[in-house]
Amino acid sequence: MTLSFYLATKNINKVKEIQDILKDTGLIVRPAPSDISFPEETGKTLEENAIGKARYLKNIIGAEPVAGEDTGLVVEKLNGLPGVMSARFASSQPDDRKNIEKLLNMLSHCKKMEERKAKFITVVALIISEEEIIFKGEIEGHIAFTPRGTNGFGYDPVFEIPYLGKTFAELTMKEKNIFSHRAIAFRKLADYMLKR
Ligand code: ITT
Repeated sequence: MTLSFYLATKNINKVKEIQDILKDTGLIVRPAPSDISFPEETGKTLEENAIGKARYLKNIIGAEPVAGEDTGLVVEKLNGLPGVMSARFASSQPDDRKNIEKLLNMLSHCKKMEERKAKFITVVALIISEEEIIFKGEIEGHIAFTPRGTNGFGYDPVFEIPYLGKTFAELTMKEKNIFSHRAIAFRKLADYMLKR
């Protein structure tokens, strides 16, 4: 039997990454119908937002399993900001360029790499057989001094992997998917779905 789940996101880059992450598992990722728009995220945590997206899509399509995911960039020197506010960090309408500019400005006094520690956290909420199950993935890095690279999306041009000396945006999608926050979380989801 082919296993699949609906994915509650409007972010086409996430869909592409998740399809690539899961391509060898046999799990099919079904993007949310394109005419659906999701309400603004108002949760206080990544978990609340991930569950909110999954429940919203499940109610609309009346089908399961459904996965919602929320990702945040957590910067140590900024006491965890932008965190759950990552999409609307700089303005009420999400804007990657403005978000990066604000982040770099707020860190401009941090001249040493160890002062620029950050991590990406992805939380996935899977609704299956009316149960809600949470999976998490995290990756540590630091915020580069200037944006580098043209691949990826969001904060990728300023998220540097220390031992590679490259930002996520300087990696191909396949390279990012070897160890990204999203890959860790969705491989846990795949293990769970394939073993149940
Ligand atoms: P959905 O809510 O429709 O899933 P979104 O883009 O709003 O899509 P998030 O709320 O999870 O997704 O993302 C919060 C912010 O973090 C947003 O600005 C994203 O561009 C950024 N982001 C998420 N995943 C990222 C990644 O892997 N690399 C860089 N930035 C990322």
